[in-house]
Amino acid sequence: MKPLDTGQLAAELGALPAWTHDRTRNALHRRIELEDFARTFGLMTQIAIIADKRDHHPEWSNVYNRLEIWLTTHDAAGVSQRDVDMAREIDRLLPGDF
Ligand code: HBI
Repeated sequence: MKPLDTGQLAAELGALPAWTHDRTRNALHRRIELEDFARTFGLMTQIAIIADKRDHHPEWSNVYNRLEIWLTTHDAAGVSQRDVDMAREIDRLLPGDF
């Protein structure tokens, strides 16, 4: 699995307005805040099921109703197409959340 080059990454980020490139972690990053813990953990459960099916797992941090997600491909040591695809899947779980 190859990482995206700078141009590819910029192009993909243009179509993922909720995501930024975290240079420190070399990852796609999104911060989500829902109404309460139950909804947030429910979202994490949905993401976990998709991630395990895809064999592509997020790095994340949850505090009550806040969730931070970093998508990076360990096998590629950077952001790959798999991270972009996963970001799109996560966005699909949050309709109208932009
Ligand atoms: N998840 N984010 C991420 N990156 C990987 O490279 C990765 C993964 N989940 C499973 C996985 N790789 C497997 O292919 C093995 O490396 C365990």
